Amino acid sequence: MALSPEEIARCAQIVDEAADTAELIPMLTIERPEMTLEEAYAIQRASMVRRFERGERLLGMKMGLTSEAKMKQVGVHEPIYGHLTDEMKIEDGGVLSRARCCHPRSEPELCFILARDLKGPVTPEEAMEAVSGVCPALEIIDSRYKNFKFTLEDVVADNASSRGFVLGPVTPIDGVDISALPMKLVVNGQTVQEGSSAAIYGHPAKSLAAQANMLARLGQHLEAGQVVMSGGATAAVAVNVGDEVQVVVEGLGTASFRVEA
Ligand code: OOG
Ligand code: MG
Repeated sequence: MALSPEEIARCAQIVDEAADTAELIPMLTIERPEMTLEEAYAIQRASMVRRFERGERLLGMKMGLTSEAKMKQVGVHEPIYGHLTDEMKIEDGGVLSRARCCHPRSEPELCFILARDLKGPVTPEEAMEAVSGVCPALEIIDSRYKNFKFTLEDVVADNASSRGFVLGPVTPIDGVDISALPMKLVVNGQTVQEGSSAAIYGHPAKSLAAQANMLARLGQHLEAGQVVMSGGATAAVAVNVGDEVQVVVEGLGTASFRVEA
């Protein structure tokens, strides 16, 4: 480890305060070019501990950069993960407060609901055995870095840009083939992105397995009742005050939020 424990804690404070106050920061790696991926995840975890100490609860995890469209959009070509807390959850049809964001974007996703603990290493098929249901979902990402520009290590330290998530109605997993569901992102009635669940890691189950397997390397696992966002199927789109944002997944339904000041 090149960064000292004090420096990890300092970086966690920087990203946590930036997210809390919605103030943009320079990339952490500008001053710390030696930061490793392991250290970036250590910063992410330390920033979550700060949230838990303020009373936030962990609801699940999010995979990111699992589709070509997303990797291309941000120029980082490796899947990553982040944590989801109750503070980030927006009810279906609810409100995103623009004042709490730096430069929010939204993206269409599928989200898994876990009925059982899920411990890696697992194959995608094994991972799906822990799943009870799947729902259409929207993620709101809001990188705390200037110009939404970052390296792999920076975005990992910044909890994979997560700001919020919205979950639609849950469909039991047994009743649905999620391999290639048409998905679209609709803003103010206009389709702004279109794709397929097949774009998510080739199959969303692979994203779930990757999440379990990355946690397993740290001796951690997913727990029954947690949710796992599988990653954006398309590029993300900037959202503004007054926007009505909706995801439509064929066969699963819709979820939405609106942006207020
Ligand atoms: C990083 C987070 C990526 C996804 O679904 O691909 C992500 C970013 O784009 O800022 O959440
Ligand atoms: Mg996402």
